[in-house]
Amino acid sequence: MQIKKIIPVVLLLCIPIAYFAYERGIFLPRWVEWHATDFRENIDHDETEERIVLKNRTLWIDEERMSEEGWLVSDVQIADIDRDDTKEILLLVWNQNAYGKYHPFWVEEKKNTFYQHLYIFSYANDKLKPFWMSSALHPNIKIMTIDNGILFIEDPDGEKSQWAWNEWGIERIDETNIPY
Ligand SMILES: [Ca+2]
Ligand SMILES: [Ca+2]
Repeated sequence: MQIKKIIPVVLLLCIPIAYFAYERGIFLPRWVEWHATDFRENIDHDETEERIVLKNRTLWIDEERMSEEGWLVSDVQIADIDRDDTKEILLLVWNQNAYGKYHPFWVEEKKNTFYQHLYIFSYANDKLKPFWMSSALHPNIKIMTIDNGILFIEDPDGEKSQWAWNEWGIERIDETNIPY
């Protein structure tokens, strides 16, 4: 086969491969830290511990897939973010929705763009229940840790900040006087 005939075939084969790679976040920023974890914790206050697994950018609890199709989960944390003695599940997620199901009609979302989100869920009856869902994060979160209900965040530029639950959502507390 002549080389001129081979090149278009190779290019055609590259398109689905590139799309497959794109859908799996191959082209997301290099600073993203993709965590993997496997631990047990009682997150719903019953008699047994749940097994929480983050593997291949997918969250599983007790062998059931919890993260939706199209979500790329980079980190999972369990914490009582609103201090009501019930634990929540915090996920750092990349997906192609800037706003999720309830995006404002006057804002046009860019197609084929990945956005980072912080999603918080409660867990009961073997299911995740949305507790608080961010729109596209700006700036992004590179590192997220939680201590005693306070969220410690580092962005890709190394800027550090502290956040906490304040009745209606997550609010920055290292620049305000919220009494935590
Ligand atoms: Ca349990
Ligand atoms: Ca809680």
